[in-house]
Amino acid sequence: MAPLRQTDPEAMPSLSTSIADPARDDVPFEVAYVAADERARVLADDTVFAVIEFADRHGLDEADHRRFTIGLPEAEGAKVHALEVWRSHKPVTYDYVDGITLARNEDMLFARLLLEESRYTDLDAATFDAYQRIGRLTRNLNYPHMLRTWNYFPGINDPQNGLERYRAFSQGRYRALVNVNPEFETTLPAACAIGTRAPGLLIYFLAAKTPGIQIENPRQVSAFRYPPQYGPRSPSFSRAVLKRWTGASHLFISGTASIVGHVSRHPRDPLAQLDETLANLEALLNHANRFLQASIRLASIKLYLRPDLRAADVQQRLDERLGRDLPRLLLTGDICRDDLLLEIEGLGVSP
Ligand code: 3EB
Repeated sequence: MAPLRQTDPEAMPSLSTSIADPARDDVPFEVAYVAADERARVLADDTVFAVIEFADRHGLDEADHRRFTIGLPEAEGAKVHALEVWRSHKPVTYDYVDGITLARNEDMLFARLLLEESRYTDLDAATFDAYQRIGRLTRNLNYPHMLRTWNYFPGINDPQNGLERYRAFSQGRYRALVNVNPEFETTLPAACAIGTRAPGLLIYFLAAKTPGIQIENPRQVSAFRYPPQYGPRSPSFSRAVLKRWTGASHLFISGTASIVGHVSRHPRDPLAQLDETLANLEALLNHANRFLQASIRLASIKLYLRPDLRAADVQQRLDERLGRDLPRLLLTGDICRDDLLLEIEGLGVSP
């Protein structure tokens, strides 16, 4: 597991000790998990794209558009009370366009929207509208290259009008993307789609002025080529996106689960699913580094765990496999196939 292992397994905490280095402007942003009691200090900074909190309900701060809450609580027994802080290294401007709250600097755009599902006939229609608006916004503001999307909505494994809601979401996203660009499957963003216990379709995303490189995982069938047994439209995301900036690169790693080929592995065994997921992450990192002659290392991870599972066991295995000093967050959420128990996303950085 060489590329995944960070450093000393005895090393301490899982929160970042510092956030961005403001003097650095050869990469446009940095993201960090910061202790919640640092909130005031973080918000005093005037180059923050976003400060995200995790709780039972989604929440948008009407007074401070940088702040919002995602309705995915930290897992019981694994709480670090973290803020996810996105900090720009360049001046930021804020805006609100077509129901989307956004922050941007000269290289990239960070944006979020929360849709009330009751205003649509179904999740397919809500997702279609969200992605149409996202597409329009990114083109109009001239950040046309989607790097990464986060998608959160309730009842992900529940049926709606005869279709599992995750599949309805995938269909709506597909319809919106194909509408814009029939070639979209070579420029797909990295993504995750996670089930909440909170109402509303919450999406946040990163887009850039210049493109990233789509990367697939040699151990997995590309999601956009999943066979039809997983739904009428395949999920439109890439396994990762590599973005080279002037001074460094970021690897946005999609939600990764215990899927080999296109098949879910190790039903009902969370630790075996965790090991398989780490094998997938390792294969992806090795592939990206070889293929792109890069030297990306894992900088942080976020793990989503179904609510009925024991976080302590997962924590211990992560300590063993990745070391304790890799910044990480364990959130309680549902996974997009009912036989999957957990999913891990990550951010890689080089050099
Ligand atoms: C998978 O590999 C697990 O639909 O945006 C992972 C990441 C998953 C993103 C998405 C779904 C999505 O198919 C599920």
